[in-house]
Amino acid sequence: MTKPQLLQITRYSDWDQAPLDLAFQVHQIWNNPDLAEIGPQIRAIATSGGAGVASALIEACPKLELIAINGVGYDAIDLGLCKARGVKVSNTPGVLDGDCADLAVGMALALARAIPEADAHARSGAWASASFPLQRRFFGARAGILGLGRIGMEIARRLEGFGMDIAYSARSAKAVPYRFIPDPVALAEQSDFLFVATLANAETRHIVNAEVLRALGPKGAVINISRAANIDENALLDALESQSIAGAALDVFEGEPAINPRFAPLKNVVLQPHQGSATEATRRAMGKLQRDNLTAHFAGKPLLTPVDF
Ligand code: 8YV
Repeated sequence: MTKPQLLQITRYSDWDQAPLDLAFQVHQIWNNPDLAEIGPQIRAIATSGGAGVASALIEACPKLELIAINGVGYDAIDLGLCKARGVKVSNTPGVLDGDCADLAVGMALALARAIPEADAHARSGAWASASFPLQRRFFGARAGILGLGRIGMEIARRLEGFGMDIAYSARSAKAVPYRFIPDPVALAEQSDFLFVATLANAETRHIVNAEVLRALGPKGAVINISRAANIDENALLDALESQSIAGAALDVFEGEPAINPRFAPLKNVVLQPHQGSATEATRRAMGKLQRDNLTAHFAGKPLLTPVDF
């Protein structure tokens, strides 16, 4: 039987690449395949949440049936175009929530207790001549969670263990023991640590804007484990530079992997290279779920984790 032709947008580890190569005739975009020639044969595209798929590529593949994302985010794909073209989309929800929540809480702790600077202080020998400045207590603080989906819920569960007073914003109130504060400005006003965990779409673009940052105030910190577009990055940089907020811990950036050079000299930030889901166990689970969706589709079965649109 001939294998279905698949266009691969992002690189995977060997443990994901090998089974993909076994089941599909794979064309890797970085090898510059002749799209005019192979485009009409492509039936599936494999990509990541961050990279998505350029609309021009979708257009170049008239027989495209499925875009299988290795990741939960689908903001980098034009769903309207997919709908019009009858292209299905699958993602990998559920398997990465714990890792993303771990990193969000880890970044918040690192920021509050200045763990990266304290490490440098101990390493450099500076400790012998000066004690490290006192830092900020994390447990028992007020946490605001913007977006109480799967990842937001995992963050909340972890924060319960820190005795945090937890509030959240979401489209509607949920059956959870946390305070529902629908307005992001009001949520920020009542938060010491504001965790951004909402999916990204046109509605949430810059949901954390200058007004939310003003409401967070000089004692408030923002932690972003979602997508850069959810925060107005220029407003954030202004707030960090003027210290009108206490700090930021960020796993995602506009234009990543390049980072705005204004971040580099700041002392009130913890910066991560978009590694929320990046543990081996989770990446293996994401790869398997991505392939299971591809396999189901080409076996004529329903997708395991379709993106509904
Ligand atoms: C990864 C992500 O960057 O799940 C997402 O949407 O952004 C991340 O988990 C990526 O998709 C891994 O392939």
